[in-house]
Amino acid sequence: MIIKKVKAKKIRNSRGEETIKIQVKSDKGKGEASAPSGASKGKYEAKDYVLKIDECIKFINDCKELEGLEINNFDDLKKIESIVNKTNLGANPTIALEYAVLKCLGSVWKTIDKDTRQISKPLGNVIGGGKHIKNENHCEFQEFLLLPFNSKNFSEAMNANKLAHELVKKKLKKMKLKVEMTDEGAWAPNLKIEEILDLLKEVVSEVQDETKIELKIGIDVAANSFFDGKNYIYRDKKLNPEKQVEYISELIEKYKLHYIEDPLMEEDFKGFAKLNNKFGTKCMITGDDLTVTNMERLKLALKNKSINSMIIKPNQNGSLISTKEVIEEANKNKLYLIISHRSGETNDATISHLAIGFKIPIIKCGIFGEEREVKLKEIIKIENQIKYNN
Ligand code: 2PG
Ligand code: MG
Repeated sequence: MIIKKVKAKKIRNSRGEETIKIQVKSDKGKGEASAPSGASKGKYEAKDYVLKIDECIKFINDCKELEGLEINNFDDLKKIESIVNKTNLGANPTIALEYAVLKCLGSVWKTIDKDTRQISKPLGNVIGGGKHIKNENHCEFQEFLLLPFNSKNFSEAMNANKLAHELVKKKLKKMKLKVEMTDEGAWAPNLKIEEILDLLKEVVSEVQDETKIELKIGIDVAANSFFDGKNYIYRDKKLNPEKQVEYISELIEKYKLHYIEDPLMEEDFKGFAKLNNKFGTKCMITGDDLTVTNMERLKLALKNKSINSMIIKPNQNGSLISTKEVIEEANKNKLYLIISHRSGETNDATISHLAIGFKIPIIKCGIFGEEREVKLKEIIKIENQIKYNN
């Protein structure tokens, strides 16, 4: 495939922030893509924009080197990176450009691995707080998540999460609580952590009675967001790092948590290791801000035995080639992978293709809202293509 023309423009993401959209025309077909932005960002992740968005747009629109470039497979993206990396634009222009170029080659999952048969499971965000809602007085933890088991296909799993999302709303209304939403379309009640987990236990059992699908509970603590440099600051208590490990351990045990993400701040590899040592065989101890889809951070986490699972977000890394290397290294070390949306999303569904192409077992995504649902529906589309072999 030969690139004919590249055009960039400004759009807004689901949080109303400006971001870039890139269109690529080639001799084979067209591709259009954009990349998301986070609200709770790791200190070590790539910056989404280094230059101003208008400067990035001008750079892309004026970049004559991209025209005429021959791209025939995923690894050919190196040619794109060697051009755009001469100027540090930031992660989002590069990732959006790479997604758009891949789309010119046809279905992105097929370009990565056309023989794949594995369909990811949806890890759905049902209740939240933290940095994903502006108003004060919400839960310190950023996301309460549900992971379906025993479903026949992706639709069934997705629908079980949807049902749970609806039931939570009904229960919150019954409790006469104000029902607000986070940036990711999760409910944001003013409840204590334990009250939320109790409510979720009820919801999970109702969903199971109705659908026979088992929903396991997980949490993205996003602990950076309420760590003040010494302690974890809760609405009703202050915990030092040791006490935080104890508290998280109690929650894992009491609520049989299947998944915990960033339970400690991003530098505490040793604290993560304590949890991984204790619960690593029954709970997914997951790095996100800790590892930021970055090879050096992954190696530190492996050396310290901090995690058994890891979040993949291409724009934390800033390069798709290097994201692939991180995925391969994590797989080699038997980490469980989760590809994830960001809180400020667009309608781009490339992560669904990366999930299938790279055989990533879980896709973390909101349950509600156009920008989230487009990614879930894309997996259903791919699942059908795989099933009916087209
Ligand atoms: C996270 C993400 C996505 P953000 O912390 O896992 O849920 O949030 O995009 O704000 O970093
Ligand atoms: Mg996270």
